[in-house]
Amino acid sequence: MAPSAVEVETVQVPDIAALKLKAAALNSPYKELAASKFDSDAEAGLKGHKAAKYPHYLPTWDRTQTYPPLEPFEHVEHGKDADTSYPNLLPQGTVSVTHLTPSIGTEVRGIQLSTLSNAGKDELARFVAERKVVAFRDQDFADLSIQEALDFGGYFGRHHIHPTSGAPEGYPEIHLVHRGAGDNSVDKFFANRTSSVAWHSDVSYEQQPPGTTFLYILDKPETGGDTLFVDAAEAYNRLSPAFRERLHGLKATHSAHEQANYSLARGGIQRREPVINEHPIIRTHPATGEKAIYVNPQFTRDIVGLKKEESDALLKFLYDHLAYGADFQARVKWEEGTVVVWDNRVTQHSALVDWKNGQRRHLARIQPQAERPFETPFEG
Ligand SMILES: O=C(O)CCC(=O)C(=O)O
Ligand SMILES: [Fe+2]
Repeated sequence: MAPSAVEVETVQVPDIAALKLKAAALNSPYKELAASKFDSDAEAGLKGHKAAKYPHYLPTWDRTQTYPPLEPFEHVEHGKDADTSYPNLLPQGTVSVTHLTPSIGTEVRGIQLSTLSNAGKDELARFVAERKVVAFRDQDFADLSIQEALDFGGYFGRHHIHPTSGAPEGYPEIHLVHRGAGDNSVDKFFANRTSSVAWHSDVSYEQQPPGTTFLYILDKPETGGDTLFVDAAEAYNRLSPAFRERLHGLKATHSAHEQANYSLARGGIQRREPVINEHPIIRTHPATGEKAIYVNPQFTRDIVGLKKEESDALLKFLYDHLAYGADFQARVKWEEGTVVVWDNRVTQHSALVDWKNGQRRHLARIQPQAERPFETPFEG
């Protein structure tokens, strides 16, 4: 999988020219061929790389899975109900908690997410909203059945079904990130691009985009493939009061069309008709009350009511501010057994495609949807 101009996901950028040739030979549209998006021999361990550890999590793209538009639903924010002394999530004496930076990122060892009571899950939602991204080490999450993992994630909201990404057979609620063993397409990518960084908040085009999000590692390269996160609430706080005040009341459009087109152009799927939604540029978190910048270069298109040059300039400023703010970012290193939980409402993230030895990288994401973004008035 090479990083894309849109959200990094499992579309593996097959060699389009080769696919077209193959399709012409078979007299079928090349897009029908693109389902074989990894080398099954390599995934089985027959080509010099180790076998996929979780083959039941390998991506499939089911063209028969199409869905009607998402219906609005009432989101229950469990983070609001949490005991913020975290007695269930972070019991004293048994759990080690290391903050990666002052504003964003924490590493936790010594608690098994899969055993949390509902009170513990409420605490999890709140702790993640406060810390923005938390890496839980030594988890058994990947070894649960896929249904058990989904049941756990479903506590936090309605499962989002991604419009284009690969999923384990029969489980479209799981979004897979997979770069197959022996896949060296990254070389082609870097022939034309200087960096794989692509900041985004996941599927911000939805009317009710996801909140508490789970990403767990299945297979990883020896080194590389870390994930970067930025604290969009701290990014808001760093702005001058005058500038913050001006941003309040503005809305931006977020579009799913480009991601859908990208998928179709590469022979991928489209599970739902693409949507465009407007969201406030500054949104408020329902549990913490924090305000955060909510525009991202992957899905945001323009600021409503501004002229194109004005909108482009303001969005570029906000994207640069988030991207250059290394003093409110965290870099999460994956270890075997890590589950990373982030709050997609107050963070952005980027995959880093920096390993070039053809080692497999395979992760699964469970992403419950949350409330429709709302804003609360500017406070000086
Ligand atoms: O591969 C990664 O590190 C992150 C991919 C991503 O953007 C996601 O899972 O939402
Ligand atoms: Fe993402």
